[in-house]
Amino acid sequence: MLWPVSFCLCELRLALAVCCSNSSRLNKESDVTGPTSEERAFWEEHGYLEFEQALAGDQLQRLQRAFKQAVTDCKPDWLEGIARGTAPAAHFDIPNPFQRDDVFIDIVDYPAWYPYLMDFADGELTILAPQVRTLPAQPISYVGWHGDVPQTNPLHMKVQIYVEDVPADGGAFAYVPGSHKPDAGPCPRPRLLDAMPGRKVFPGKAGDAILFNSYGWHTSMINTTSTARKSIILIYEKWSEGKVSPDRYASIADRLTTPARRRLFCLDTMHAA
Ligand SMILES: O=C(O)CCC(=O)C(=O)O
Ligand SMILES: [Fe+2]
Repeated sequence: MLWPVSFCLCELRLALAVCCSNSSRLNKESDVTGPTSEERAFWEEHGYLEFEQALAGDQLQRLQRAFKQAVTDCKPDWLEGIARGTAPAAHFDIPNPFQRDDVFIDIVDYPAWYPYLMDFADGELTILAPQVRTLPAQPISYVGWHGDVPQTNPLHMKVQIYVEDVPADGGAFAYVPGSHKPDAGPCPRPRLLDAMPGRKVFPGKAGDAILFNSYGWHTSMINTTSTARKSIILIYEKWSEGKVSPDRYASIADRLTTPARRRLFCLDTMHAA
């Protein structure tokens, strides 16, 4: 009999939502089907959601292996770029990650966060870019407090996935909850990152992910450890006409085989003619 099973799942989910209603931390079991009404309300109020251990086990190891391999392959060119003055020293992004390993494609519509992004984008989601990013341990942050886009931009969202553990003093991502709202005003720019009023710092474990509304103010805190921060930032936007050309991801079309993926990567138009 089907309904008692689904009833039980609903009950379980409701219990989880209620017991977690003061927190944004989601667990693996409760995050595969999109936001509950409590989670949606949290997102709207605070502008972020945390996905604890969203990637674990084999999936996490697959991502860690691909990340490590990509860094090994690309680091010599990066160092040469620094020496020539053509690459920044403060952070390092793997070039063309989608072409390097399928795992970087698979995380774009990964079930732990994809249903949330789809929901918040009213079913019209596009991926703008992946950033497979290393932050060397260094005494300054590569970026100050900022919002990424103005409120006039279509809804812009990012998922930051920690590939290795990131302690609070390891260059952790930080966000000012509520700063994504239209009445937030201009982003303050305190000289010291720690001086930002209302900031929330996100230490995390490998496999944790943070979804944030990029209108909101955020930064990477200083990494005072001796270990580089390794994370991936996926950049999404609510679809708008002409934003992503249909050939942007043509080179990986053989791996974008479902209609949903073809729309997400803008190979197909969002609306049928
Ligand atoms: O590296 C970070 O944690 C901050 C990233 C950032 O500013 C962004 O992804 O827009
Ligand atoms: Fe940013």
